[in-house]
Amino acid sequence: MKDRILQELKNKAEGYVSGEEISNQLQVSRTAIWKYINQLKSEGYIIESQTKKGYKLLESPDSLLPVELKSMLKTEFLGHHMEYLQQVDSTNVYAKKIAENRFQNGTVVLAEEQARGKGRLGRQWISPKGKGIFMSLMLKPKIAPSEAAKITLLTACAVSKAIEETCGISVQIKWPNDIVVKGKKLCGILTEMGAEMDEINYLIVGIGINVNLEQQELPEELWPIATSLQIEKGEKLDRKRLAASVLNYFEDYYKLFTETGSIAAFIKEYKAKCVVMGKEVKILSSTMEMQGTVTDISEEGQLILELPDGSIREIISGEVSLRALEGYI
Ligand code: BT5
Repeated sequence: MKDRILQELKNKAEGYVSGEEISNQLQVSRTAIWKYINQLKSEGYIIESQTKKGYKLLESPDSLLPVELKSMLKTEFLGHHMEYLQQVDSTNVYAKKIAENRFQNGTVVLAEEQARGKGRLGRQWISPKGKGIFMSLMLKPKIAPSEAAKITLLTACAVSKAIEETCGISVQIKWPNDIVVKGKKLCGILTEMGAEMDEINYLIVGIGINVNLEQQELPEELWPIATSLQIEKGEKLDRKRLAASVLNYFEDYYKLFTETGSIAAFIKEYKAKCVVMGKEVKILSSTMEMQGTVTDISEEGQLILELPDGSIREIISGEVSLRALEGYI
């Protein structure tokens, strides 16, 4: 009911909504409305009440509350069910627990803060309260498990598009899962799945974006390699609008991929943004290390590497790290 009252206030952003109007519309008593309005105020909404005119929403809090995001979604299924948490160890771990049972395809888990945000290969993702977007998208795509890596690539395209459109900042992609600005990391993507031999039970796409972080909120060792939208833009940005835009773009790209079985439609865009194209890089995994020049990214999402002896290797994104010979990219 609280969300519906909030929606009524949002529908009339320019004016006042009287208690009577809400009461008739939602079949709820005036006293109950007053209680819900007080709850909203305690959550950070600034609502003006005037005896004769009614209520007017002046300001919404800087939070990722589902009711805020949902009003900006244009999706058919993504984010229709959301789990919103003030704090969690990791949204991916939380999503995995849900996924072990039945879950609604397109569920989105969002948190204001992660105590143990996860990167790839057991690494950590720094996730300070209220400063970033930490979310996991829960999907059940009808694709072979071997195709899942492509979803990381399409996610990078969707997030890049959303950042450029809502924040007006040009970004690049560092294959396979980082979004960078001027050579510094702004966003990481962690795709995890539970699968049988030929069927995916669940796929979890974890997205972490540094939105309003200040440099001091990152550990000092990351200062040379990490940044945030606020640092780059010099102003605070609207997390809600960005998160909704990521979901809108993601669903478009995801549908295109699952319907055609191919990422051909956006691999060109990915390559154009890919900061390692043509660069000499080092590929590291737990079992090997190799150096070469990136010549292409295939339609399968693999990195095409030319080794010093002229031979060509195709690198699958899964369990490898990529380093430039100097610096982070
Ligand atoms: C990633 O791993 O970049 C994937 C990060 C995914 C985070 C999201 S948040 C929502 C969801 N829930 C989770 O628990 N995780 C996902 P990787 O490529 O391994 O990069 C990790 C490395 O990035 C670390 O070792 C640091 O060097 C660096 N790093 C850590 N936190 C950072 C931050 N906030 N900003 C920029 N760089 C960071």
